[in-house]
Amino acid sequence: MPAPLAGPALPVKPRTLVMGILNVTPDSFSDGGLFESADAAIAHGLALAADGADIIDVGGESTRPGALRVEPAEELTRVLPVIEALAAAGIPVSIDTMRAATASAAVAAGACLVNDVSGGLADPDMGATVAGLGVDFVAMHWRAHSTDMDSRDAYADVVVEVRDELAARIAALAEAGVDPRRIVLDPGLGFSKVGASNWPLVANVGAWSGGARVLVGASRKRFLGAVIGGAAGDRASDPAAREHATTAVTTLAANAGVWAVRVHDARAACDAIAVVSAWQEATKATR
Ligand code: PMM
Repeated sequence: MPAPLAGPALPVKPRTLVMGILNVTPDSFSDGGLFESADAAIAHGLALAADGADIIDVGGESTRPGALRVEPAEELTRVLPVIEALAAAGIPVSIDTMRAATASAAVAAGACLVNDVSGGLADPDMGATVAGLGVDFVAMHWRAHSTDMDSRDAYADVVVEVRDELAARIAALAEAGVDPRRIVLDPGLGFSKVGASNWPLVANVGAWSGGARVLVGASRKRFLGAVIGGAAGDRASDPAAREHATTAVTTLAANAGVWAVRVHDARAACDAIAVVSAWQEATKATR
């Protein structure tokens, strides 16, 4: 296994971090096709960092509902040049992948965080690989690949089931050698959760996270379109028109103390988080 390069480390800041989304894919739901070439992707990664993103999350495989898997070699071809260039520019990079081999290659190229939407379920080698790499790991709540995920939106109590299924992931990852302190939990908004199933999770982070660091990925997702729809017409179906709703979730999530938000518009998220920090400081000062 390749030793991790000394790329930029994950930042530690007294506020919620901003993870900028960079999908080097033809088919992601919001930015698919925009950054397919390495040059366009690198330029967008640099722009996200200039807008204040603390981490850039590079992915080479779309997980939109119905998406098909890409070949491992194609995934690597998409992400590696982008990770190398952004890490060389001093920007902390995470790799959004469900494959252990891609995670290894990405860390060797300079990534400092592995973000696995399957929480280690899709690839049985992921836990041991991440343990060997010695990087932090985002374990997202996940039930099925994109072709089947909407049909798995079946919960008696979504908060309890996500809590228990994430706890099972932590136990399995720890068994594989991952230090639980390295695990960041993510509720997997939009993954096997359609519409209303998302809200109890984002609104009650403390009820399922067990004190772990939390990443929230609400940006421009369908469940936001559902609440701003109606008279707003296209805003229900156009991902870019869900940006203000995304910023509202960022504000509330930052106020609830989440570790990071994963967003398309880094500037909007940074501004919202700065407001939350000022608000919280003023609250403390007047107590
Ligand atoms: N959502 C997507 C992809 N990767 N990773 C994490 N940790 N959490 C998410 O919610 C998440 C993710 C799908 O959205 P995109 O197409 O905008 O990347």
